[in-house]
Amino acid sequence: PLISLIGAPTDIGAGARGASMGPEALRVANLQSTLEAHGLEVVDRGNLAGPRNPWLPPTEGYRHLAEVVAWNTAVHEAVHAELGLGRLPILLGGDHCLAIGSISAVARHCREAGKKLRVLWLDAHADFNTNVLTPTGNVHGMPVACLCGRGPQALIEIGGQVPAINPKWVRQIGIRSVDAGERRLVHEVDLEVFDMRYIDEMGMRHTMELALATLDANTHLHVSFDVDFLDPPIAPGVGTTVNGGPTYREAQLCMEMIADTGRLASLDVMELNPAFDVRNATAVLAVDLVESLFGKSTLMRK
Ligand code: DIR
Ligand code: MN
Ligand code: MN
Ligand code: MN
Repeated sequence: PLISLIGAPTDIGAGARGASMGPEALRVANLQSTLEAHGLEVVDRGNLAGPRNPWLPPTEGYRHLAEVVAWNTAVHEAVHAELGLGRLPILLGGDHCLAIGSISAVARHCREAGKKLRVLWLDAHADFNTNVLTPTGNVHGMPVACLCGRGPQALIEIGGQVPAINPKWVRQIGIRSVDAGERRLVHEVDLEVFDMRYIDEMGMRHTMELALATLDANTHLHVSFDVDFLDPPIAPGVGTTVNGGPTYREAQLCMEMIADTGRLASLDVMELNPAFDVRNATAVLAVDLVESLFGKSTLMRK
């Protein structure tokens, strides 16, 4: 595939400053040349622009809603344009609120192209809060709910159709932190969540077999990778660490099994926060895992 890197340097939806530095940290960790070494053609479109972070308390349960809408609108247009060119967009976050813009663009593209959509949400968090459920007001805790039509009008309608996606298209993996009200809503919409308890008991292989089941040749597979999915000791460079995430080997297997489907068509790499990182190690790990997503393997694949 032809790959386009799109930087979205903002922490507008996060609870800690610094994810705005994520795109540059991924570039410094050689994301482009690493993918090119696999024979992929990669263009770096540079960074999107948007409003600065005013760092204000919530209004009606949202922090910085107008700025979040502006950033997501820019992401939506950029991701949709790349898909229209037949390219595979990789969104370099930036905090995870930007998945609203990214996945709404993917959903719009799938409607136009007559494709089915499957979203894999790799995260410590379910990101299914609303303004009344949220303990923080941070919109990075709300993108999946917004995409499923539960959120402010200006955010849920970015893709031109409400809801942008059906919760049945989503599989969440690695979840281990869900807020009390959020948990009820996840249950209400019957979101398919493979939490860490499930992965502990069944293993990553069985988990991914189920999460990737029923993909077909007409399925667009989108991966939204929140770097806080990973176990904190190997990935300290995020704003909201939660103990007990996938190990290096589990994360590699997760990515390799996605690569094996051959269906990956768009990707978000989100929440990388260099202000919390140690010598860019989390960015280097994220690039290593993205390399596996695009087919890195030790031996020739059979
Ligand atoms: C928490 C933290 N559930 C919130 N969420 C996320 O603020 O809604 N952290 N997504 O990365
Ligand atoms: Mn190039
Ligand atoms: Mn997230
Ligand atoms: Mn998270």
